[in-house]
Amino acid sequence: MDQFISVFMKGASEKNFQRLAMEFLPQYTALISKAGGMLSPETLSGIHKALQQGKLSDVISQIQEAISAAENAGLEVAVIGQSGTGKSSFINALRGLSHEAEESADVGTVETTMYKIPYQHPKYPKVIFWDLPGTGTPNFHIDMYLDQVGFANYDFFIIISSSRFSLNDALLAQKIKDAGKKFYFVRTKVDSDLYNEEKTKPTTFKKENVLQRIRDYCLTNLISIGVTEPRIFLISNFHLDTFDFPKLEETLLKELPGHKRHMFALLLPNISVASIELKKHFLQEKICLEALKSAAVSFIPFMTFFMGFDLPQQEECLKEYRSYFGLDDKSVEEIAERLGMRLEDIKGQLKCLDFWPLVKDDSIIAQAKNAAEAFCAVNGGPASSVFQALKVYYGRKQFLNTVVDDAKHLLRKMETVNVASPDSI
Ligand SMILES: Nc1nc2c(ncn2[C@@H]2O[C@H](COP(=O)(O)OP(=O)(O)OP(=O)(O)O)[C@@H](O)[C@H]2O)c(=O)[nH]1
Ligand SMILES: [Mg+2]
Repeated sequence: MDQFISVFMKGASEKNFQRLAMEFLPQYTALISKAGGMLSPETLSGIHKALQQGKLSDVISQIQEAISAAENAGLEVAVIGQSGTGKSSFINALRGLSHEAEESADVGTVETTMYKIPYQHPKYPKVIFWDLPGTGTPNFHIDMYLDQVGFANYDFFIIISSSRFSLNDALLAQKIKDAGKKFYFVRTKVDSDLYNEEKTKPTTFKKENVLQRIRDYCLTNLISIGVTEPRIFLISNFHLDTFDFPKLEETLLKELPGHKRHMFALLLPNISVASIELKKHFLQEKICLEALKSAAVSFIPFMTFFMGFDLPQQEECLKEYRSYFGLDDKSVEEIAERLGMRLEDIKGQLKCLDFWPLVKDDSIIAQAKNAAEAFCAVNGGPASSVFQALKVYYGRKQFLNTVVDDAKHLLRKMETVNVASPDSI
């Protein structure tokens, strides 16, 4: 990540824009997650072109536009399936809510989803999950369904089943495809399939074989009712870190447009080290792009304005990062309760809760100073604003790394509790 910034500083201070343009794409690719980043191919080539021409003000405006688009992106996800298949549970899981939480979607054994119901993400109000009426209800008419539910508004559809996918599901998938939208098949409750198989066939039971059988069965079933090359994800709403949920996340991220990808990545539950790392990638990308933008400003004569990173902004930034990784005050309280620990004890183990030691860390200033001097001292001019940009960059990086370390620490703690619990897989 530092290399991304230093390549830019070097190229800009030497006014070697051809080289900068040449290095930009590989540097950016190395920075982002394998699911992609927030810049669309068009923006990437726009920035590349602006660098080639040495038009730093264009670079700045394109980065700014991309960041604003990512921050303001909305996302509407449609969840469809027959009654009792686990739609509400899936929505609650994606919203990071327990089924008992006040704002959660009703989960039950009687048919609870009769109308389409929007569920906002508690932390991202522009992200809405729609619990749509099941395809098995008497009022379901394939020709009218998509119009009735207003298909054009959704970014993608998740079609859920807990046994076999029905003919209606397949017909609907075809219609969704014809309407130019994406759909994904999700087979829930594989935890109970495994439990039942193990109970009934204890000597021959093999987890992988059971999962493969379910996968093959879904595939054959969907192909036989006319879906070509269906993509199926086997999940348990109670154990998101296992089975295909991580693969589903990655696929959804890859297939979303760049500006929506950023928002979606940040709201995903922190279920594993891999998901924490994925989120970290997206935030690193934003830190770098912001730094690039500020650094570019420093190299434009007479354009010395610079948005500072004063204490309230720094505190807000740390707060935001904590929220992304489920370390806000409310979540920490809930975690302490789940771990059966005193709140003070758990707080004592987390470094990200204390703002002052983090901002007073002298190493941030030292790193920024070294990096700024290395590139700018000889040129005189921009050294001080470059130093400001780098200070923000190293400060944010420090916050992010601290929050990520704490999130991983708590995850390990939670895993030991889950392993000890009797219903774990
Ligand atoms: N074992 C297991 N049970 C699940 C899973 N997902 C949901 N359930 C249970 O299945 C039942 C139905 O889940 P819901 O989430 O209410 O299903 P729904 O599709 O919203 O149902 P309707 O609202 O009636 O359409 C509940 O008892 C859930 O606890 C899962 O992945 N594994
Ligand atoms: Mg429901």
